[in-house]
Amino acid sequence: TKSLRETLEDIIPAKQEQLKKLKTEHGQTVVGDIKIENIVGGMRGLKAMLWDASVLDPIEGIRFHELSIPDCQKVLPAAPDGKEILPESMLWLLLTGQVPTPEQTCQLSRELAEKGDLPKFVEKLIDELPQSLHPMTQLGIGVAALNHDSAFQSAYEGGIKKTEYWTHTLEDCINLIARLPALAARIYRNVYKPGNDLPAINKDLDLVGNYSNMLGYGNNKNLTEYLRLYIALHGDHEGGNASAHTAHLVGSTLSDPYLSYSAALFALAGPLHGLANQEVLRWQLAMQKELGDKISHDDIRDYLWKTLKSGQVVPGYGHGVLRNPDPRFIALQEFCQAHPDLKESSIVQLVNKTFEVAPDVLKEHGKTKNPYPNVDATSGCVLYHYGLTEFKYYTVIFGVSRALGALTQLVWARALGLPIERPKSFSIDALQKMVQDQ
Ligand code: NMX
Ligand code: MLT
Repeated sequence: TKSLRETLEDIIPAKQEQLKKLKTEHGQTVVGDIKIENIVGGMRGLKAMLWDASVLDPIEGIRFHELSIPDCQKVLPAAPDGKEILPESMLWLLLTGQVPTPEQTCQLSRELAEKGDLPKFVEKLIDELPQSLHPMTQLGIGVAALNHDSAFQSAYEGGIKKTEYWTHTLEDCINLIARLPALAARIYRNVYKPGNDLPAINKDLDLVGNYSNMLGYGNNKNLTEYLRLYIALHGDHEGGNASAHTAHLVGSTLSDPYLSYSAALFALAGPLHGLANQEVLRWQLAMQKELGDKISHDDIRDYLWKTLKSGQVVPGYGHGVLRNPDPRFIALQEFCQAHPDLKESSIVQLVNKTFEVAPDVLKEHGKTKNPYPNVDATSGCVLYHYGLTEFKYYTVIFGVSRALGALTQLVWARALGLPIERPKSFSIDALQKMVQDQ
């Protein structure tokens, strides 16, 4: 069976050829137009990025190389004792467009486990950070510091040809994905469970099996399975989302994968993006505290209006692209329905009940273009139910996951020789003049 690197070596030349032909034959073909509203409206809807690994349809949601979430759940290998997608198999799919065999997945798990230990200086650096520093800030600092050992950076300094960039980038990306669980778990231990021992990485276990172990939840099979699904599904959401786009932008300067992904994490740490999952839990718990245990639909409706009238957003609802409930939300909800303990959980039920009311309230409010839940509306409640209640940590788990897609893109950007990103900007006066000149 072929390794991940061998599989990529096989498929890269054809993709390079395809892109070259597209550029030569259709470089001048028009595929869209640019309106003032795109320029002043966060570039929403602008067709402006190349991203092969996944594409987001506003109604259907995400497809990873043509595969929908239910397709992935059917064909991507799971752990020997589990049913949920292994993030390693999602990584393989994103990088190669192919479904790995269980043996290939297992081989990749082993490679990641073998490369998973943190350098001692990074352990020390993280241990020195104040407990009160937000876990996402700590994660970004740790990932940036890992660039000390960047294969790409040292090969670049040594002088390499452009055609060799991708192999060193791949090496860095695999090393970074391998080390994220140890880094993320160390942050969790330091902030929330100081003094506890961190178990060593088990070379026979998958990436998330080890992550769950290091977080202290290794004996909770349901939570470990949930984390596998969570991390697989959050892996990629096409290229325009703020974290993936940041990694691509920074990477386009030939900054190495550690620095590029560290920057992406700081985009993910914003409340309109990944931090929304922390905000959802904070908001739902405040609702529970104010309204008590027996909450009716009317109570939730009133609470939603109170949030909206105070000028705040309803966290976990709305989306820049989606115009339907997020299929990742559906898949995580289905996980809850399949596990009786979760089905009975008060926080899971509250999230569900909120979903039954919020779309109508948001429609009546009339502002958001998408009144439906995104993935963040539900991703935290299972963690909370199983005792991982420290919701300021939740975006770190998202951060462990988004590496799969953002780093896949860095490998392909180098393989395809994509240039530095540099769009054109205009002043308000210049835009005004363009409008008058029409
Ligand atoms: N609650 C209240 N108002 C909202 C919401 C919401 N959930 N979503 C959008 N709006 C408002 C938005 O603030 C804007 O108001 P204004 O005209 O005063 O600036 C108006 O509706 C139009 O916004 P949209 O075009 O619908 O949304 P946009 O594409 O600009 O932003 C989000 C998308 C996701 C940033 C936005 O829906 C939001 O803030 N949602 C809540 C935070 C959230 O759940 N983020 C997580 C996204 C997923 N992720 O993991 O990254
Ligand atoms: C994501 O997963 O990145 C979010 O849903 C945000 C987005 O796609 O814009």
